[in-house]
Amino acid sequence: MSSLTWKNRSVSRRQFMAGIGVVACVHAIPAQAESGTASLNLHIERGTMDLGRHSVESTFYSVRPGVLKLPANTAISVRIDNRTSKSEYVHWHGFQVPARYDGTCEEQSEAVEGHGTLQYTLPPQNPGLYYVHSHAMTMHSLQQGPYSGQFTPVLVGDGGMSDIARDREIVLASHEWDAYYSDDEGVEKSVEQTHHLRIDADDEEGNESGWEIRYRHATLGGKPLDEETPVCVAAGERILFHIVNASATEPLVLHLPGHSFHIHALDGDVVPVVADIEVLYLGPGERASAIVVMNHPGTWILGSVDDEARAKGMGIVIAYQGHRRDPVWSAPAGHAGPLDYTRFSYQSSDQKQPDAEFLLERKPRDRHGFEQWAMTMLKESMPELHRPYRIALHNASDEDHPMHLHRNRFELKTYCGRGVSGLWKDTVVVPALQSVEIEYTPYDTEPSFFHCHNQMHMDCGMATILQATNGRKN
Ligand SMILES: [Cu+2]
Repeated sequence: MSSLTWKNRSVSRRQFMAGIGVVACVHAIPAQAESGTASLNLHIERGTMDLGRHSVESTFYSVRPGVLKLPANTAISVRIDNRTSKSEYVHWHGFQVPARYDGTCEEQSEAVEGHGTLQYTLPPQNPGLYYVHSHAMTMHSLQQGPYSGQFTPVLVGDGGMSDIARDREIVLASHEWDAYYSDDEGVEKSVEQTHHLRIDADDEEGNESGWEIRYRHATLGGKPLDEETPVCVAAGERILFHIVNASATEPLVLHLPGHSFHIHALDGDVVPVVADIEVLYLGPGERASAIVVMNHPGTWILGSVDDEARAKGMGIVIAYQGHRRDPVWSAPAGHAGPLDYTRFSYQSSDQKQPDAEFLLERKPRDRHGFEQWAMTMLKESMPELHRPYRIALHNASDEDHPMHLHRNRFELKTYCGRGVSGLWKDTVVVPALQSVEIEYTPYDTEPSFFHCHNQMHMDCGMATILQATNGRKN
């Protein structure tokens, strides 16, 4: 099986869009083994992804490009076969799992060694939209970890959407391919050249100059926009979109002209207040489940509001029956920044002081000229087992940071100064120069990695470990 490529394994766009669970690779679909348990065999292997006029070599999971469906409230016996030569970490994003199976070296999880096998049992999970992806160290390589093709959305049970009326479901993950370093003009540079760029462009004010990470291709669901088979819809249809931002570094900012997203769940948890938005912003690692009512006939691009990202392929085509023509894009009139989470939350006047405070900040470049980021603890305290622990995150930088807590869900408590309750997440975007407070209650005393889900920020230092003490013993 390892010699099969993306091309000869993939299902067609139409098959993929027609429904979830049509993944071609049968060994990756968990089978009911015995009462209360299921089994899953995941392979990690090299392959070629067909992007139409281009193709990309990368490493992939055997579930691709679709969705992994797991039964809810059921233990899963997992076997991972690594058919590559590199050691890997498979991270179950949003899952409540013991640290040793969470898939990070920071939590001292078990690695899947090159050409090795790892077996363990995932504990039962609630229904919801989750995400599994590589958490391998990338450092300055732009081919590994979250830059690779090792990712897939995971639907546990019905995704928590059993009460939501819909005609069908479409699962979409965003990803960019073929990353490279470039200078400010977009010219490709080697890692060594970026060192020189940073030194030459040294700016004591800390301004952005020098290099950045760019990508040659982008996909929403598996193909670039101009290679997509349109999704054919009927007027009046209610489509439930499950959308995962599986990018290593880029926000996903989506718009479908003439339509709105009715947000029912964020990060796999039903939101307390359902609200309509025209522009869906998801930071890397965030997920949304939204109903779109097809009530504006035509042929449209559901795509990134960023012209460059859309030109690289970030989008799909939605074609109403009887409206076959070139797809139309029009930019949204409104706000395209991070989601205003208060729209999906209850208001709250709970003013409890945070137990810990972190400053999210850019640091002076290191001696090689590379960017440095940090989450600096301003107010220090240890979380305690089974006790609510409130964390304030103050973003002192001019960039948004999608902060992800491993193995736990947290409740949003304040967002940009406004008290909220009832919204549970595992990844929260802290907007530039704003503050957010979250609260979680540790259920064990194992380490939980807490980091920015922008891979470059994480690799450059924006990460820490939270580990609860057994308070009663101390
Ligand atoms: Cu960040």
